[in-house]
Amino acid sequence: MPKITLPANSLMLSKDFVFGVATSSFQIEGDRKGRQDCIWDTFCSQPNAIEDSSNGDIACEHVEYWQQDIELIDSLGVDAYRLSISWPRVMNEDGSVNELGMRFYVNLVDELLKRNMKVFVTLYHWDLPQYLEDQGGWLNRETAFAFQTYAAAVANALGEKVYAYATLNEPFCSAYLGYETGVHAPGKTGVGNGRKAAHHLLLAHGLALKVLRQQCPNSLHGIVLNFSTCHAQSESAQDKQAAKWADEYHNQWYLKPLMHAEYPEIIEKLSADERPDVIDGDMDIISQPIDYLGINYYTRTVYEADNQQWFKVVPPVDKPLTAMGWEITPDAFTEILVDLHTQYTLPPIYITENGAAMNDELVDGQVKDDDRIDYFRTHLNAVNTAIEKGVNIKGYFAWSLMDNFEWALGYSKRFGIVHVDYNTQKRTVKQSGHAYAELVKSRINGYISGIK
Ligand code: GCO
Repeated sequence: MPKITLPANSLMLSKDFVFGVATSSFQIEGDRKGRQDCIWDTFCSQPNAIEDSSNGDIACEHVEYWQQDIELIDSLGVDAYRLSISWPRVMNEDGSVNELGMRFYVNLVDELLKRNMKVFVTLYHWDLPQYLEDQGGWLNRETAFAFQTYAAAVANALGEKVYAYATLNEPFCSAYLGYETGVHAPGKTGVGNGRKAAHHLLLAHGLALKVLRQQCPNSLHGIVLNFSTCHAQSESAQDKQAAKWADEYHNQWYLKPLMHAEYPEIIEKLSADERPDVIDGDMDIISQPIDYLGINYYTRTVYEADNQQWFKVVPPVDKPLTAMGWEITPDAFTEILVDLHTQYTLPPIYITENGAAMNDELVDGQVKDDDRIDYFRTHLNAVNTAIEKGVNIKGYFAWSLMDNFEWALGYSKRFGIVHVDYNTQKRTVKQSGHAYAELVKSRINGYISGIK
């Protein structure tokens, strides 16, 4: 079996470097009856919204099999598990706590702690309660305050058992894909909607951060953003400018307000009614210090200039691609990490997601996913190179622990290092899972021995 190899003197393998696996609530939990509906339930019921017409009603039945799943995580020998809380499972429409739903997470966290694992909790991984969407969802400023109430309830229940809280996962996806292009729930469209949703999400982050910090001063508090390195199709000034606008619109839009309390320059291009509704004081709330930044990375994106729009995506041709059609670009991973480190004074970074969907085949009880092993090897080395270049990276989470509901693509794409048979719910550790476990377990005092 191929190994995930790192240089023998790898810097990332310092004693406290955290290796983990990640999932999210809607993608794995199932048990729709145990919670309120969320925007993804509604979205999935719309014709042609999901590639395989599936939904999250059953998913990986994690609510049923959580104990086995934790055992599985533990068997991989990882240091940490990143999970998300389902807002509609823990909060009722009247603002009261659903005690049964909350108990599920309390038990989960207790079990992880028993096994000495660090718990990374994300509060919002896209499953907005439908009752809030009915009031306008992220277009309604009030949703940010409802999020603060929800954050306080979770902090009250889980407290400092949680090593690191993240307020939001990838607000880019919630805002841009959910409210601007409409390919994700709730399926709304329009530049103005996307930008307004993004602002309310960032405001929600800041409001929640305040209560999280008050209630759990000894946990880490941060946010998870996704980045795709923006490359120009050519050396022409026009293409370079297009790539810069894309970077501002998709990447910087979320990071700059957090770090510098302002939106990037491209905001000037928006008409007055497309701009977010920023109220005095908002940017201060948004830009409170965070303890860490979670970074999710999958691929780069290439842009060219276009007469009709500020930038246009150039689809990859003749390149090694994952099953998502995403180019495999580990160098661009190092590049964006170093760039962000150069542009901003960042807090410590955790790579909260990185991984690949591949065309897996389960044959004789095995998934020989050498391509995924290669993806992890090259991307972990890219992280190591970034550390060598001075970026302060404290941990890495493989996306994902197991195959799950891949949003608009349903169950057709498999990101897991563990295979899930959706008919039987049988979990089978893929070769990549074994390789990841072997890498993690081969550390001695933080160092890898015998691997070159
Ligand atoms: C994301 C999400 C994951 C996806 C993964 C692959 O952050 O986009 O966190 O839920 O499954 O990124 O698309």
